[in-house]
Amino acid sequence: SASAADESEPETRADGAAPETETGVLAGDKSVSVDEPTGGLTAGLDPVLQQVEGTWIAWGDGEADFDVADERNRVAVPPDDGSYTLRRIDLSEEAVDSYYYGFSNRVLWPLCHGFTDLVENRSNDFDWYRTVNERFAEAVAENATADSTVWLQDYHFALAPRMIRESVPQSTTVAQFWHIPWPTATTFQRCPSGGQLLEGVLGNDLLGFHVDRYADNFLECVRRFLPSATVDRDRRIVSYGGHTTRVVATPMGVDAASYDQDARSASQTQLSSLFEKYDIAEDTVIGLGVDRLDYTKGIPERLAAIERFLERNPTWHGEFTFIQKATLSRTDIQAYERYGDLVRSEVERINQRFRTREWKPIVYTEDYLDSDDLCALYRRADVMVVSPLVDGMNLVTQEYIASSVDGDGTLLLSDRTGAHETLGSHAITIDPTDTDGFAGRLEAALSMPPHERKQRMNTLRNRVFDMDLDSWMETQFDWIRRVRSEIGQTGPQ
Ligand code: ADQ
Repeated sequence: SASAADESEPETRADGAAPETETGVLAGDKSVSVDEPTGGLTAGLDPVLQQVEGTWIAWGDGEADFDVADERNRVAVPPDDGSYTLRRIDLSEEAVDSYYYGFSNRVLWPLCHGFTDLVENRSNDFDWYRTVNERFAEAVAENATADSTVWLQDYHFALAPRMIRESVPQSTTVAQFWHIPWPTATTFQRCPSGGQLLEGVLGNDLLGFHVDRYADNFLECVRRFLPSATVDRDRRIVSYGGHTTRVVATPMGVDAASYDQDARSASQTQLSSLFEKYDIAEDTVIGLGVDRLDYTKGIPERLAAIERFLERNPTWHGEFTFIQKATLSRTDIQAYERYGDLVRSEVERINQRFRTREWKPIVYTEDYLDSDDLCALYRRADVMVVSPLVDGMNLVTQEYIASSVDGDGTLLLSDRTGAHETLGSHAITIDPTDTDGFAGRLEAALSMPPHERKQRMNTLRNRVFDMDLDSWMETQFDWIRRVRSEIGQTGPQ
């Protein structure tokens, strides 16, 4: 497996893992210690890699200044019995700035989410993107054998699959999961070096997206921009340059059982101390938003709907508080800095407008919340608001559902998320940009009869437990086995 960085700042990792504190990968004396992964995909991959005794190749912290051959860049995990190897690729500050904060997050992220006006293609960023993809591909080639499976994660590696394909044995299986949307052809047309990216991902034997729409967009882009490729849309198979790629839609899940368990063990004292910290009265009706501070997440639109709701419903003043938990992310990029400023000033303005001595409508925090606090909040929230303008999947939605162990929470879900395609029929659907409609849905959620709330939540919970992280991993590996046997049957191409 190869992976790039987490999506949030080091102190608040987006996969929900605890921050690396006293036992970081690199201890002060330059010996190596290892943290257990505690959340998200990391936690899903760890047991799989232990079982198959594989190699996990990831971007190191760049502080170590180890060269590639340094043994400290090959760490046995777990440290005592070394089931698998963690192979770190150290990137210089310039590489991180150009590859990660550059082409990955100033070009591919906005483009794949349709924010073409935010695309910033700085000179050298694509060259660095290629160089870093090459470094990962070389590391993969050093480790892959004829029966290895290589599994790449996300948009940070659009070029690596072809590089890998060309340097590993024919029978090695190369797969990738693309965690964000694939844009329409009209949008993708504006992607710098788009043709190279398509050729790159078509080095995979298997390419996974969350939902059908992204898979179909991808196939349409290949048809339009790589005319020599053969695209079988029904079977979702592409042949290009003598190589075949199968494209699948497999929506990712969360470790539902562990959210359920954490929510059940959340104590009243824990919740009370959070409410005390945020100055919220115990019996307040709670709305909740949990997001990385990212311009795709629709936070200002959500605030506008809350403002409209407060204008129209004076009886809810003093009774309803919206908690917005935001996690700082990619702050080196100006668009993120501006977005953070906008969100903070809107919160301030709305609070000034409606607050009383005892109450304010919005509690905004950028604090790190450990998973116990997060689950306690999810469980307590009466209404969860997930309102991205675009989102590949949105795992927060599933985390909320899995943590709603009392079965009485209500979910407002944007119809522009991957999550809506799998869960939308039992949530309350919102168009995040329709302020009036959104405010109306919030009113409807708050006045929904308890039996309807329970019924909807019950169905949502069944779905989220069915599609959990384990089941997603199994589906990935089932597909990998299937393409592997297909490669075996057709022989070298
Ligand atoms: P993200 O854009 O990061 O992921 P999301 O799927 O919601 O979006 O995942 C965020 C994760 O960060 C969640 O697990 C959440 O609990 C965690 N988190 C956020 N704030 C936190 C906090 N303060 N404390 C602790 N944990 C916090 C990208 C895509 C998504 C896709 C995922 C997975 O953009 O669309 O669902 O990858 O494929």
